[in-house]
Parts: sequence; structure tokens; C-alpha cells
Amino acid sequence: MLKKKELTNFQNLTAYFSSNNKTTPRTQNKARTRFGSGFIRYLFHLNLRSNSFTTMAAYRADDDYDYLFKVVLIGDSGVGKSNLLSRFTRNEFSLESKSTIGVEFATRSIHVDDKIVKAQIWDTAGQERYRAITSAYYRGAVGALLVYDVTRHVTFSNVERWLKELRDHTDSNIVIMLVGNKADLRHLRAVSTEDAKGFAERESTFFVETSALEATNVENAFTQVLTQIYRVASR
Ligand SMILES: Nc1nc2c(ncn2[C@@H]2O[C@H](COP(=O)(O)OP(=O)(O)O)[C@@H](O)[C@H]2O)c(=O)[nH]1
Ligand SMILES: [Mg+2]
Repeated sequence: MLKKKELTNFQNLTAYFSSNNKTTPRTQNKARTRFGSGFIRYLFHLNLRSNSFTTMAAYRADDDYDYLFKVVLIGDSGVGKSNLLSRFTRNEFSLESKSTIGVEFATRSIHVDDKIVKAQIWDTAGQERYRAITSAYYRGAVGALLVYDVTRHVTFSNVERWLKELRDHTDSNIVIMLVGNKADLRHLRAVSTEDAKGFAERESTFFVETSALEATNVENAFTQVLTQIYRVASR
């Protein structure tokens, strides 16, 4: 994991990959042919231009991927964003709500077709409570999981505002998944599947109900978003 002070360079890298994700694989292949098989050499090649060799080499030495996609988690406080993330990236769930300081992200790579797609998933640090998410959080995002809690109707009512904020801060091609979390709490349900599905259709977003607790559809939600981004990016 990168140290905080390296984030600036890293954000440049993210921006680089996101803005060029259409051409990245081709460039990679070219670099591989020219320099041999070492992907690090490709990075060096890249870094000659971007001037941040140390950071990138340190970051990239331990893995390889064809695409890096930034995905953001948004939605009201307490809906289960952090637990969806920990379920997907570490297969962990926690009953406590923990807020961390500063922006945090976690990564996981999946295979789509014959490509390795690496997701860099950003989680808030509790600032959504004050609706104080900065534009840096959204910058370069190509996918989003907009999460509400199926047992708290207010979190679903707020989805409209979250959607507006998201669209105001991101590219129009962003892939959005509306996620109704805590589906395990059947006796407490306050938002019907039909209502949410209808909303998602009207807003042209994807939709799924999940349980981070029971690990239902979590894999599905992230994988669908990443696959869809990949389809758009490799078109
Ligand atoms: N029953 C149930 N509780 C959940 C689920 N996901 C999260 N929670 C709980 O909801 C609370 C808030 O979760 P958290 O991930 O911190 O929400 P965040 O504020 O959106 O990041 C915690 O107490 C979690 O244990 C779920 O799928 N089912
Ligand atoms: Mg959280």
C-alpha cells in the first residue's frame, strides 16, 4: 500500500491510466516488444515521461495488470460501503462501523476475457455524513457503487442527490451500480426491490441487492461494474 505522501504521484498515475485506458493495452504490448518481457521496463519507459519513477516502480513491482480502474463507493453513512469493500477485497465483515482518517482505497484484480482488470476501489472516511466529499475523491473514477440500506428508506431517497453529485463530478461514461445493501434483514425491509429496480431503469444504472454480512451478490456487484467498464474501455 502506498504511503499518504505518495498519493499525489499515484493520483497522476491513476489519471494517466484512466484517461488512456482505451490505448493502454496496445502501448503495453509495444513496450513489451521493444524492451523484452519486463513490465517494470515498461514502467520505466512510462516514467521517463511522467518523471516519478521511484513511486511507480515501488508500486508496480509486485503485480501486473492490463487495466486499472478507479471505482468509488458513495451513499449515506452506515449503509455498508466499507463492509462491501472489505467483503470484496478481503472477504471480511465487521459488525462495528469504523471510520478511518483520510481517503482509503483497496484493490483487487479479476480476470475478464484474457485480461487482468485491477480495481482500485475508494472508500470514504465518514465525510459522507456531512456530504463533504471532495472532487478529488471522484476524479478519474470510471465506475461507482451507489449504496443505500434496504431497511432505511431515507438512504434510498437520498440516492437521487448522490447520483446528481456523482454525475456532476465524473465522466458521462461512468458505469453506475445502484446497490441495495443489508438484504439479509428481511423483517426490516423498507425499500421494495420493485421501487429500486424502477428507479435504476429510469436512471439507466445497473441494480443489485446485496448482503455484505451474508456475502450475497457482493462479488456480483463489483464484477458486473468492472466487466462493464472493461467493455466500454476496450471498445
Ligand atoms: N445486517 C447487515 N448489516 C450490515 C451489512 N453491511 C453492513 N452492515 C452493518 O452496518 C453498519 C455500517 O456499515 P459500514 O460498512 O461501516 O457502513 P458505511 O458507513 O456505509 O461504510 C455496521 O454496523 C455493519 O456491520 C449487511 O449486509 N447486513
Ligand atoms: Mg465507511
